[in-house]
Amino acid sequence: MKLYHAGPSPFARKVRVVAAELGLTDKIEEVPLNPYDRPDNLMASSPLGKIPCLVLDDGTPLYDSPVICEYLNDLAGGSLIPASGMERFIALRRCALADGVLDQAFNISGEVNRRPENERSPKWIEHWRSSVAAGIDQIGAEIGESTGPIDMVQIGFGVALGYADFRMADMLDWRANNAALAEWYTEFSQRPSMQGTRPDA
Ligand SMILES: N[C@@H](CCC(=O)N[C@@H](CS)C(=O)NCC(=O)O)C(=O)O
Repeated sequence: MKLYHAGPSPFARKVRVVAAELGLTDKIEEVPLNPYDRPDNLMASSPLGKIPCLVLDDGTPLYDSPVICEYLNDLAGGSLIPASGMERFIALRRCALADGVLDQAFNISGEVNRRPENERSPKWIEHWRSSVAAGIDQIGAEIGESTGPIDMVQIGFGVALGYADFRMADMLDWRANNAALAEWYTEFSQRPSMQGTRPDA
């Protein structure tokens, strides 16, 4: 399998952490690229030109990151997310919360890193910033129910917090309101899967 990705992409990081935690890293050839260059190999498999995109050995492409994570979990026997029942939907909701934090933080990154300064909107940056802050506070409220053996929810939460630190350290001190979450993240971020996929490495 080939994984089109980029080091700073939090969505791709989530997939790489899932692969590492499931022991699948050796089965995946990581192909780094810049999606904003619209490279031919990515565009041939992903019409939207987004990463991550996983291309199976028979050429079947899979996207986006929640789909790829489900696929890898299934391939490895399904230990990272409950298979059915309300437990599954609570876990999926928590994964969506983490992905929503990533979406809003990613909007800020686009505004700050890909737009000329005179075209940036402080109003929208604040809109997305407050959304990330509220999302992380909710993660803080739910973290107590999300510890235990590593799972998809913890990976989503950990990657979302890592991305907030990476892109928003100067505008969001999420640790101030979330001492227990900060303690959890300090330990979680030491996992080899997280250390091996640091966006700033
Ligand atoms: N919902 C998607 C989001 C993927 C995404 O937005 N990826 C960004 C990089 S982090 C991208 O490829 N952007 C390229 C573009 O928008 O042209 C997922 O979870 O995979």
